[in-house]
Amino acid sequence: MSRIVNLGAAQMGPIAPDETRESCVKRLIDMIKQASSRGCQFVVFPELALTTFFPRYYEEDITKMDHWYETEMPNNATRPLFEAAAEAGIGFYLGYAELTPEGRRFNTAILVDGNGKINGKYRKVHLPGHSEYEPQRPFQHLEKRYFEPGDLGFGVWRQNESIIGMAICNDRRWPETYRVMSLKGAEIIVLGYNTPDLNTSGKEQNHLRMFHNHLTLQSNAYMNGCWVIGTAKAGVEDGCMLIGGSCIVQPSGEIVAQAATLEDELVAFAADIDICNMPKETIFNFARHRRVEHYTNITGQTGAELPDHLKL
Ligand code: ING
Repeated sequence: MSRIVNLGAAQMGPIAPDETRESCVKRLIDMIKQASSRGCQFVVFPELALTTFFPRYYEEDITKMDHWYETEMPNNATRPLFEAAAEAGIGFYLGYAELTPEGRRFNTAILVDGNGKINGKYRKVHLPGHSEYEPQRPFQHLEKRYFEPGDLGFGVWRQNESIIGMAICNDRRWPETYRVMSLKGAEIIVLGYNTPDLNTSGKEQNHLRMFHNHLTLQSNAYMNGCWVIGTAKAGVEDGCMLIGGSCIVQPSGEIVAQAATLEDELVAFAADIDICNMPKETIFNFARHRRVEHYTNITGQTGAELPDHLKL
């Protein structure tokens, strides 16, 4: 008997700097209602789904950025989302900025089950961009200033009859992200993203942005025999264009559902989770085919190093 899970990618359009948490939560609840009417059981929201992408702003004193972070989850602003999702029996992934009681800052995502309970937490490992102001940039990308690298590793959780792993945005560009989770048995890997493009005309400045977005999601779905869902925050936020292209990718690497707009848009697909089994038991049967004795460089070093005999 196949495990059919109705998956949804709930793309958000832009969030203005002055948009309230309550307004964002209302948009998310609207998409939960759409998801319910379309029979979805699990929905993926974007990275930093409660605020504008604030790492585009430079602030000398990072404590002046505290208002962009959540100090507890759920909280008064987000509890209605948890309640609406639980009422519909829908699980979800939600990205947000986390400020811990100890004052540590993470780009975080949570996995919430169909009863509104937090089942898992992930903190973004791969932080792109820079930590100091760089005047030559049209937009700053200060994730290394406002977040610490995640300290929870790449976890997987049992939910919606599947094994689900989480990542966030830039993590999708690193194959290690997917491989670690698929070595732990992940069948569905979900992530939100905010990917700036420099054009603000609503058309992409750089066609490679979308090509690389889908290439990373599709190739890693294929090489790990997993379903992959990537959900964008899209459109022009405070003059900065964010690409859309939210999609659901099946283990063959093919996109089976994709957003067509740069707005709030739900894409959905009835996924047969058991189609993961064939690749995981054949071409990507890790136990049968991997040769870890030859992979030591991957965890033994950080940057690239020429072998001594090739050094000039
Ligand atoms: N954003 C971008 C991402 O990895 C980026 C950073 C943009 C990297 C363009 C490379 C090219 O999609 C986040 N939030 O990680």
